[in-house]
Amino acid sequence: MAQRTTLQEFEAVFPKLEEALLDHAKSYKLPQEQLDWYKKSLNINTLGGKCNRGMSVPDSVSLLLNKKLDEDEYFKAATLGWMTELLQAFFLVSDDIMDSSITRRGKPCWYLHEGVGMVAINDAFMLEAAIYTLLKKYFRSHPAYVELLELFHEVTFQTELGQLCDLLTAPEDKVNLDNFSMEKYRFIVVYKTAYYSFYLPVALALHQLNIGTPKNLKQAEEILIPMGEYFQVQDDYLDNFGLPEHIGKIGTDIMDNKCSWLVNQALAIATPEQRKVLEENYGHKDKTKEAAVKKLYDELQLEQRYKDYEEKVVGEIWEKISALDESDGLKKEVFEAFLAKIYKRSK
Ligand code: GPP
Ligand code: MG
Ligand code: MG
Ligand code: MG
Repeated sequence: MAQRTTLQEFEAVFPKLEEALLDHAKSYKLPQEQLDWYKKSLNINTLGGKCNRGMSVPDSVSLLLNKKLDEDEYFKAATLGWMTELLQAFFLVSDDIMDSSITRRGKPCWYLHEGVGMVAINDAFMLEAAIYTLLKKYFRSHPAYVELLELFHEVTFQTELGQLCDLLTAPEDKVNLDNFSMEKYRFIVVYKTAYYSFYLPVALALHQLNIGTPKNLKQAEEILIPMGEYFQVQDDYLDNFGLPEHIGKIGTDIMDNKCSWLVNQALAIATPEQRKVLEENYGHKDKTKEAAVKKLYDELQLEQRYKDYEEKVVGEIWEKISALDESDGLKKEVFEAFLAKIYKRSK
């Protein structure tokens, strides 16, 4: 019988990985002050999240093997999981600078910490480098080492493509609602979120077990990319309708002029007068203007529209899961478990 990991078990692996990373830095004779800084950055930016992505690796491996993992299997899977969390840490530290965000996981964003500022950019690079340090240390002789390396590189690039489109579609104080479309939206979210958050953990689990065949990877991608799209729609919905106490961050999408799911939905149903409200108020760093957009979102009943979307898309994903071909070692449960983790989430 497969067994789901707990956050506690998963977090218990981190100190060993942290030690490996610090030892690696020490091998270059990095001075103590900088070593302490690296340690602090690793701790603050990698720990403290929900670890949904990271824990999905051991969960998927356990479901694929249909058993409780032994110590070595669990350690390997959790290490791959922590590598996805390091990738996420690298992205979030950078993204918060680019989005002028204020809080993350209920605390100030790393670049806003006392004395950090733009050193955060270098810290982000070092978080990314940590992935490859761990990969080399623990997977150098794994038969899928090259596949694992290439997977991290490709998914990183895909995320950067999505981020590029996200940023260029949201120029500061240059609002042009014609820039937005659901087609562009889909590109942004599939690349900036779905690949690294959904496809990556399952692809890692498949490679750990040496069943990352083209057919299995393709099938996984066909389910996980729509799931990731749904996840980012939730993120956009929560940016406006979620409670900062729940989501651990303060929404910035309206002021940041983002090509969000909500603004695309609003544009699809707005009357000419309502569109004018958006034209005058969207995308300015001004609380009163932001409030006018929020009021319009309520008038347009976007909350209900989101709930209808959620039921529809979850139904479609369930259908894809039922049609899965399990003959090469994939299991429906891997996808069901992932979907259950995010369905109707409020954080
Ligand atoms: C989430 O978008 C996307 C990322 C965290 C990927 C960033 C990619 C880089 C290459 C840096 P978001 O801005 O909506 O997330 P949040 O709402 O959590 O700030
Ligand atoms: Mg952001
Ligand atoms: Mg962003
Ligand atoms: Mg967001």
